[in-house]
Amino acid sequence: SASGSDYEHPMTRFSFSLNATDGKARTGVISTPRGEIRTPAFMPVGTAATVKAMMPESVAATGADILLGNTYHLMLRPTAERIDALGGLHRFMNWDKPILTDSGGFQVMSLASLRKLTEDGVTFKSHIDGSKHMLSPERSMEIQRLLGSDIVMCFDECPALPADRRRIEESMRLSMRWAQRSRDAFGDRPGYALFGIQQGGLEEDLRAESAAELTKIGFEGYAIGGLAVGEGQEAMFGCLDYAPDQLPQDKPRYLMGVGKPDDIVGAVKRGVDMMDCVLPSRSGRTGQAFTRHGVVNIKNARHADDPRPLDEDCTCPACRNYSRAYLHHVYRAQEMISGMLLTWHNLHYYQEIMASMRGAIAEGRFDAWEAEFHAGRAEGDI
Ligand code: PRF
Ligand code: ZN
Repeated sequence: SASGSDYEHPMTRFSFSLNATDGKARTGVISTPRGEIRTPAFMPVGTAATVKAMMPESVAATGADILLGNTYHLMLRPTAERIDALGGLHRFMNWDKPILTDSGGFQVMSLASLRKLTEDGVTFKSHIDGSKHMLSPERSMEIQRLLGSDIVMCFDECPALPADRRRIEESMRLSMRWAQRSRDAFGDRPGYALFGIQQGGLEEDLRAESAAELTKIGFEGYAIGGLAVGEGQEAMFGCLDYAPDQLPQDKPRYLMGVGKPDDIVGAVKRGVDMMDCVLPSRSGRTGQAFTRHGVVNIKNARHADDPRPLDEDCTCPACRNYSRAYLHHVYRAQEMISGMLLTWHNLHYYQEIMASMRGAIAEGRFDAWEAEFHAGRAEGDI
């Protein structure tokens, strides 16, 4: 590309090193030319070239090492070609740390209309203006290259659950053919990484077949796709009891689109290194705060006169400088600062969980850490 190419000859290649394991839980570091990603890592979602309601420097201040961006949204608006001409996604959104981009297929299935799926790829109509578009493994690789994404995801298909085994099997095999085409189209790009995506629903043998196919092709990292699509936590954990073990030990494992704090802890316990989810940022804008004691719904009238902070132990700006009464007021008044403060708190809390898990794994006390995490947490709202 003519622009966005600050790293044509990177001194740092893409690499992953494990520092410690505790049971199946792992801690390590992914090194990239844009900086290091401490694992287990939580990636805030920056779908439309912004983590909604947050300045990029604030996102970094919460402890995030990497953001997630979306091929689907950015190809429609403002387009990958425009972002490339403006110097790439990092410069465009003023985020100089690593960016991982999802490949688009999953978002087409949940957001676009008039979708048509063939061996070649998918055609669809934009959810923004109804215009017609196409995505294929080759086009997705091109868009993610134009964006300047550091970690590129294979183009895959993710069936909604429940689905019958036949459908899961056909879809997984299509995704594996697309994984090979993604690998071929990505080419050799030192300093950048391509991650494969395991599919296969809740079928252990299909997950194993998918993992074997991906490993044979060879990727810099491996994602677990097709989970958190309506199966529930128990079924997801059942799958995570074997799925990470089917993937290479020496490469990062990324669980896509997960989740609530207890989902994340359960995934790390089972050998997952990276996760992303809209939950902390989206919930922040809808008045839900995650705390060590449980979920706080700030819109609830019982906060109206409460001078206490959201969480007395939290060091984020929302908790250090404002009362629950203030947060309740600005939420009710639909003031912009409401989404800003609650998003900051939620992202800060998620990153605290990650940092705390990394420390516990490094010191071999993950089980005790997990017991303490679950103790004193309410199931419902607090
Ligand atoms: N594939 C891709 N993106 C995803 C998923 C997937 O299976 C999921 C499933 N939770 C979230 N995002 N490409
Ligand atoms: Zn806080």
